[in-house]
Amino acid sequence: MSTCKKTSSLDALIVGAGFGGIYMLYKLRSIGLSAKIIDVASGVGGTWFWNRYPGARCDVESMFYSYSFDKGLEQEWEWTERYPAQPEILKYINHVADRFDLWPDILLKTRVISAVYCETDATWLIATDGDGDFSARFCIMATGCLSAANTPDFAGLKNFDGRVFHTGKWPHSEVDFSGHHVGVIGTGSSGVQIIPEIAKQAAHLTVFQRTPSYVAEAFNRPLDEAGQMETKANYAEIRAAAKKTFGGFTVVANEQSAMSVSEEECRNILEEGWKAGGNSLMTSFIDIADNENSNVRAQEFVRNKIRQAVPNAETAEKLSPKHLIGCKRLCLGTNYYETYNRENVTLVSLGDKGVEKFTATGLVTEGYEIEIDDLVMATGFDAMTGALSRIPIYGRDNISLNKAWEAGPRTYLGLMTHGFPNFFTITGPGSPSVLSNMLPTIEQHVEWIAECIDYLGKQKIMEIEAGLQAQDDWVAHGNEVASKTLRYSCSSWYLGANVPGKPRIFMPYIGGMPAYREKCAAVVAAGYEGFYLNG
Ligand code: N01
Repeated sequence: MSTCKKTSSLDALIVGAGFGGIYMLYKLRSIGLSAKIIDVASGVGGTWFWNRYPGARCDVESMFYSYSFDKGLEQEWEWTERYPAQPEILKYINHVADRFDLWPDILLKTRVISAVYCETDATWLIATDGDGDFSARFCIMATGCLSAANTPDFAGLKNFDGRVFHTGKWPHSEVDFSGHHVGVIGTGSSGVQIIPEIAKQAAHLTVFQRTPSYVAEAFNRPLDEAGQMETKANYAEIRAAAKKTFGGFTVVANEQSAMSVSEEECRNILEEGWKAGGNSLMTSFIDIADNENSNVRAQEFVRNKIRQAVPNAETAEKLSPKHLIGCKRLCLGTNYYETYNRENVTLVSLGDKGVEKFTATGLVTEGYEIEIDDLVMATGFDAMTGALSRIPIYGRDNISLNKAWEAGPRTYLGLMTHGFPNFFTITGPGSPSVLSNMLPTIEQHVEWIAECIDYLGKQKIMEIEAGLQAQDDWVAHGNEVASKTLRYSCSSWYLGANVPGKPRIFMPYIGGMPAYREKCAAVVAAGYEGFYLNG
């Protein structure tokens, strides 16, 4: 596989122009290294570039879904809403690229078609479908955790005559659903956001639901100037406090157990959490995610909210999840449940056979055909590994990453994989990533990688590689921590359960950001303990 042919040479090649790649480029440049980003998209933004469906919005508050590495940037940027809509996030990341003059080192509309490690001179050879290939000492994958769309292989879909969309690959031009009968498959975070928007426009919307989701009302609102100024004045303290919480979020969990209070008091506290909006529901008590009885109380609270929002008892029952709350990611919505009160919306629960097949005019489920003009798949992502597995990546001795991860991803700290020297993954599997606020988490990884590369240069070390024992221990530790949590019990994308044939491994590290940060710092302090440093 490896030809070791010399091509355009860099210190580092970064794959992906999302939040991880953009900061990585800035950081490497700031320590005097040459680096380039390659991305197949025609713009920066990563997952936010592709997920431009109506209603797309982040479920982390805008003031904290933002970089902290530059005080000027932090102070000058004005967010308009509590939760940022996709166009505003894209505007922000374009601003960052402008502000730090990053564009000359960003190569867009270019796909990486392979990455191969050349052992003879310790470099990565990165082939592209564009004009040039690259060689770089370090290959850094900033390919994102939720970026490879999951498109189920529905029988007969190619026979369907209507338009087909996927929320994760939404067209750039406006899609008009007026007068159309639209079908949406999928009721996770993306479905929950797009369903109310399509319902406002389409003649009729049929939602095909396999598993109902717990949806907390987001209570999104415009940000007022005074509040924004106050946050900006205290940014450093607020961000420092957030770093001490499990997921790096600004909301601190109530230390009480939901079982330590009466049922009535429990409901009152959950109500306060609900009214605070978004994820505050889950932090109403310390143990909703860990104690089954506490979890049941929170489940019943949301099911009551559904009954209140949807007077039709049959529809309310269909919308009511039965699994543990927080086991799959909690969805945030705006008038999601109320959407099912509209006359132009029908909810279809998919039976055991799911979507049986597509015809030219619609789809068949439970033996009946339902006619639709347009299909929207809100079917999620091949999460955490999908973007990497789609690129042929070969490490030492021509081992492919897909082979090394055959039984599920194996990394040391989510940063490196044994057999793949000088190859880093930003927020890779085995790191807290999707269980945390991605922006500070990305910053922690980028800063760790940049410090490591700087150290190798100063010490004249050619290669760094995850040690096999350290990796095995980290994977075992990750599995052990995960197996003690309630999250293991449902078929979520965290476990790879949404993609047929994918190994069921709990992919993110669930030990919390504070413990993870500490571990990463301790490894460095001990001279990159667990890593092999060669040459
Ligand atoms: O994807 P999902 P998503 N037949 O995997 C269904 C982030 N995000 O794009 O639950 C029928 O959650 C599937 O059913 P089931 C966020 O982290 C954030 O919505 O597997 N149905 C499910 O209902 C989120 O968790 C934001 O039974 C099929 C849906 O499709 C993550 O991205 C916004 C099916 C997929 O839900 C993923 O969210 C959007 C099939 N063959 C996304 N295959 C915000 O910041 C799948 N489904 C707010």
